[in-house]
Amino acid sequence: MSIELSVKEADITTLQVDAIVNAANSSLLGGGGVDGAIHRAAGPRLLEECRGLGGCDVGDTKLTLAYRLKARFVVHTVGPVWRGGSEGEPDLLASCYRRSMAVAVKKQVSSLAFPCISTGVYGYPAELAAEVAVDVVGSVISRYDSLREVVFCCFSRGDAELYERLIRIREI
Ligand code: AR6
Repeated sequence: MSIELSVKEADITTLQVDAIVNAANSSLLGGGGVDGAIHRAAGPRLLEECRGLGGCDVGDTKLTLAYRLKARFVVHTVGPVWRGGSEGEPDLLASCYRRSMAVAVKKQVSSLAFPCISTGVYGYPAELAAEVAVDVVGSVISRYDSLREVVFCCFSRGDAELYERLIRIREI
């Protein structure tokens, strides 16, 4: 079964997919960037559900409903803060992508959208992060039968071009 990898330049809260991934912090109690946008668009019940989850480790995920969003679920994941690259950041970021897909598949999600995790406030260089994202998603997608579409949702043209180029180079 073939899976579609696509790149969109968009606000992730507007996407019509089964699940969106949130680049959260370990409290899971909201913040700025894409996290703030998701909480605003989903409404206060998302925060209520998050309060009961006991936080989330870096590299791990927690799943909630998506309330007012078009998606059915939000997969909250906590990316690493960039500290120069030698403190396990690539493995932790890879784990965010891997576990997000695994947890989504458990809920029979068929389309999943990722933001550029860790590349805003957490300072992970966009190009290095995109390489991790494309490598991980590209290497595991064939394992997941129910997953038909993975969207890399970029908030700038520059990020979208990075992903388009990497996907072309890797011939995924
Ligand atoms: N749709 C898609 N992408 C977005 C949106 C949006 N609506 N808004 C921002 N981005 P960031 P991080 C992009 O800072 O680096 C929060 O306060 C943004 O341009 O949201 O993982 C959390 O609570 C960038 O490319 O997440 C944490 O404390 C990407 O999303 C902390 O920030 C990630 O930027 C997490 O930092």
